[in-house]
Amino acid sequence: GHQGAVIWLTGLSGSGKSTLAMALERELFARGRQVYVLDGDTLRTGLNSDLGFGAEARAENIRRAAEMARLFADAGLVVITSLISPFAAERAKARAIVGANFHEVHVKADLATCEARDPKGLYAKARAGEIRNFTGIDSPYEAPENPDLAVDTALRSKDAALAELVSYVEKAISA
Ligand code: GGZ
Repeated sequence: GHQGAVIWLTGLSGSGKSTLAMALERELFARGRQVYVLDGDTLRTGLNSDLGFGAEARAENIRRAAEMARLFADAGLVVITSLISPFAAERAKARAIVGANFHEVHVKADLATCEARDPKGLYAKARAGEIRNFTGIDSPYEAPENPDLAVDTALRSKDAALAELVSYVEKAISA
């Protein structure tokens, strides 16, 4: 049977993580894989509804997502996680929890691009002081220094970014 894996997407709000996660899910499903998307925004409505956006809460958010991803991967699924996961130390812990089948993917778009997209109007609210601790505004994003893959969504089209991601993942999970 197929081996499980965790494709860990990290990037700013509005960088395109969720869009890429859903598109990748569709592609892998079409190739006969069992896939599951763990989206930070969705988890925060259920399992992680007790968590806010302080550093400690984000760390716990990442830890729970990593433990869940590991369980699904153990069951043979390809898990795609879509969380900002802004802290390098917490991403390293996630990798340690999951083990060898962990793949860190930086969904890369500069702050100005993400802020211009502002699909949910959250950057505007953060600028207005209506949301505190917003990543990129008044809470840090530590970009990965050595990601397994970096996908640029500011310079590349969505289709090109997806193609790059699919190609990486296909190789990674068939190795
Ligand atoms: C960052 C926030 C915040 C703050 C609400 N900072 O782009 P979205 O809207 O749909 O997804 C973001 C989501 C971030 O949750 P994560 O679980 O991915 O974050 S972390 O990994 O850092 O724990 C954003 C929305 O929640 N959101 N307030 N203050 N993003």
